Amino acid sequence: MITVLSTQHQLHDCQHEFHRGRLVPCYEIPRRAEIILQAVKSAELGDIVEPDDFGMDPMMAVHDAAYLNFLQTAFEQWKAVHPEDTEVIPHTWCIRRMSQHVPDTIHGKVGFYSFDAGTPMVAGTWEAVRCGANTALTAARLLGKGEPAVFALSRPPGHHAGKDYYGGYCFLNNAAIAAQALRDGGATRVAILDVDYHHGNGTQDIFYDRDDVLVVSLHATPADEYPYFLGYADERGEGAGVGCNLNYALPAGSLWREYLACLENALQNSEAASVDALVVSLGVDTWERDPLSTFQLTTNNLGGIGRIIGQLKLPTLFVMEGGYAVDELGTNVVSVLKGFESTNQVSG
Ligand code: 6XA
Ligand code: ZN
Repeated sequence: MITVLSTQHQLHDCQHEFHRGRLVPCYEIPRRAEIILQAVKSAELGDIVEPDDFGMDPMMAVHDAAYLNFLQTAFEQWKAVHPEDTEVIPHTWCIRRMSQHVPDTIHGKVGFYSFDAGTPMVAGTWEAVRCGANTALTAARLLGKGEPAVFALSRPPGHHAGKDYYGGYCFLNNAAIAAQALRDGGATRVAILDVDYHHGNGTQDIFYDRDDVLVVSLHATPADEYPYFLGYADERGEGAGVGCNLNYALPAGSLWREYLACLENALQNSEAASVDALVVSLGVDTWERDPLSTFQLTTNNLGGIGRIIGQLKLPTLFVMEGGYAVDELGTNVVSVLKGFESTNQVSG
């Protein structure tokens, strides 16, 4: 399996985030991707390539133009007001019954385009997220050219980023951008399977009214867990997309037994097996000792997720999402990818 990775991910290197109301050191750090890269190399998974540049069009196919413009200029705008600052953290949000006018001041803009205070921006953020999207796009093109499976080691992650908002460490929705690129490249129907511990609210937002991209997500119930405000089972899509968004919300503390039954059920109930290509939002924060999770999956169980995905026998694009037990992160990601490979003949 080919891995795509941009060294530019290192430019998104933040110090602080608000997590559960406390200012703490960032969980989503450059070392995450470095550890995964080392494990991919040690496991001899396959070639490791840098992404190509696909320009803005594939991002515009998924995200709002004004939002993309904001992301590119936000840090400079903040610096113009606060020259001494090295990171930008939102602090006031637009909620129910408020105006949808975009404020002129950058203090208002960061609140308008975000949904939490846990997602800082630094000087290199835009370049890193742009390269992260290009990483997913390069992987999608490889898949379109006939690679049976590709791993997009995108960083920062993407599944919380909606059409016009950021949060949950995510700015551009790498998996959604890749799924749209697969559609534009000729795939009639694509499925996104999100196995991250957290609900991929951004992916749901982007494809909610569409029937050409099926979104299936297994995650901790939003009643107990971040992102709190989306991810319930009764969110099934709207318009043409009714029935094409499937949320499987598991209780906090779920074990492999429950997770496995839920995953098998999700794949049986959905039409995921009958699509042209599968995009996996690969979070391994379901692991038993992840600092942001309560699920109890072992490294072997993660391999089981990979095997079940492999049994679908679909062209499969893995896009990296969460996972914060950094020392074990590489082992856990490789466990999924090796589990997948054990059921498939893959080149690279
Ligand atoms: C709140 C937790 C952010 C979760 C990020 C994540 N600070 N999403 O892993 O999948
Ligand atoms: Zn997560």
